[in-house]
Amino acid sequence: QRRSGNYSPSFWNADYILSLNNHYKEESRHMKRAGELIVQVKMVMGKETDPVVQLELIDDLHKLALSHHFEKEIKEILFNISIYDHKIMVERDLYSTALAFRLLRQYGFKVPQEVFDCFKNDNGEFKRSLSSDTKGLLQLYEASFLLTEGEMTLELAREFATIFLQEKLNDKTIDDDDDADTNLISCVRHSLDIPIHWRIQRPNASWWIDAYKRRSHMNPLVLELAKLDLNIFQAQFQQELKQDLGWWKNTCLAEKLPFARDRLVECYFWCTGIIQPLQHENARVTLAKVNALITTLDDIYDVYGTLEELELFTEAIRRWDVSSIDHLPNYMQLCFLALNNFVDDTAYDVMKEKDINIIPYLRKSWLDLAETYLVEAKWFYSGHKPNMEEYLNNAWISISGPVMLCHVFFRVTDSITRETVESLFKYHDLIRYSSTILRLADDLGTSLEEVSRGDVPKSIQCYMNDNNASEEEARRHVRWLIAETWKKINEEVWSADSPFCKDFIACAADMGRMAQFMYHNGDGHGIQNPQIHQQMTDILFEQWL
Ligand code: F3P
Ligand code: MN
Ligand code: MN
Ligand code: MN
Ligand code: MN
Repeated sequence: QRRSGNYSPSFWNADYILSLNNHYKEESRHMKRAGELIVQVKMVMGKETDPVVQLELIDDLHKLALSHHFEKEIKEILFNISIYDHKIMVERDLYSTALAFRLLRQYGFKVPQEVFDCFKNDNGEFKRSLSSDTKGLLQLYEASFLLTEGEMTLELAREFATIFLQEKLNDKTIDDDDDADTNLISCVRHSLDIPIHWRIQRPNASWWIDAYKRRSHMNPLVLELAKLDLNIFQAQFQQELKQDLGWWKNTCLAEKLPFARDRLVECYFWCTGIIQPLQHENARVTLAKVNALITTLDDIYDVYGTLEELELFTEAIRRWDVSSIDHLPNYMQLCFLALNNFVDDTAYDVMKEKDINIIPYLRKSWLDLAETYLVEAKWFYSGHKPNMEEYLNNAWISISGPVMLCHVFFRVTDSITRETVESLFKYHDLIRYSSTILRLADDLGTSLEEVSRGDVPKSIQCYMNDNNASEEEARRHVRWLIAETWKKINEEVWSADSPFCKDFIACAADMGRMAQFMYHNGDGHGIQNPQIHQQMTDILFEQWL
């Protein structure tokens, strides 16, 4: 008796997507206009002398997903503020101190949490009088997420700011005048929902463009550039998505394995968040295929396969010998050959580009995934209920974060050394932590459906079993675990001696952010809710005029 995922067919029309012909890609006038706007915005940045206004502009550029054009200018401004302009930190204005603190840390400058000490009273608590300063509280709240383990002042800051911001929202006490100017109410709501530091940049840019438009003091050049940049990226995304769709159709997996989720467009959408630099086209195209294969394999293990079949399949991946798979059922042979072709093609491309044979590494990453899938299948068929620790030790791999990042690594790293590859395959803490966020976010979004269909207990159910807790308590605990894991990711991202290149580190952190985005309103990958459809349409298909 096989289980069923009862998945709906893909929401997206593949033929329509394949027929798209986006003029933002071909016409040079768009690129030329973008270039002009970039120069003008740089001039605005250069002319501005008030550091708080400079910081606000940097913040806007980041939210609008434009910061990549201004890396050098942003770093220069922040460097000057960190070295020469202590005024901002000693002015004792909560708003500007917190804004400076967040942006400086975000860009890797060292600022101690003690800059907030002047806002505390003799008992070490934040001063009650600050609670009337909504803009300051909001910045304090946002700043508090840029912390590492043990930074108690920032912990206190988050608790303090959250309580009063929540109260203001509930009591509707945010000044309307203030709000007309800066959208303060909707910004507070948006931030309490997910703080900026945890938000993935590009897929959220559409929300910020709408907010920016409504602001009374805004720079029309910045707005024009934000929309144009989104359109230019969109044209690039469409080209990449078309390549992936062509490949996916050609594998025939959706047709031959109808029990599995057909989610190629979602699989590609993940990549727009995880791999942000425009030039990493190959990385996005590859990762979308990885995601599609993961989704298919996962449904074989979680939904369709019998335990006996799954043992054989895992053994085939251990041996990885295409000439001895005829004892597998046909659907498994097809999937194995699709996986094998993909690994060979990817390794061939990397060999051409980088002169290194990565077949053994790619195979190992898939085997590690399959082994953890098999562990879960055995738990399911034996009725074993793991405790939280046992579950998470397996689940941060079974969520597929390591496989995803392994492929990303070989595509975004310029000079690959033996040392970095070893760090990668010892599953460096950076990989473990960002995969943990992916797992926990996925469990928050998918586990109710999974358990009711028949699956192993996920983190929420493990916590409930371990502690005799309610579902709500368990969800709170899992959200707390996500926050704890973010502290460790921050440490990895800011560490001076990481073996990885800057782009890869960004991808790893953004994998966690993208997961929080995809699962924020339930299961955005498998179930395809209307919010995710709208957000995907904004980024992939709808022109910004
Ligand atoms: C394996 C899956 C996912 C999670 C991984 C995300 C990707 C490929 C971008 C989508 F396909 O979902 P699922 O909830 O079933 O994973 P799980 O490990 O809980 O079975
Ligand atoms: Mn004003
Ligand atoms: Mn699954
Ligand atoms: Mn699974
Ligand atoms: Mn899941």
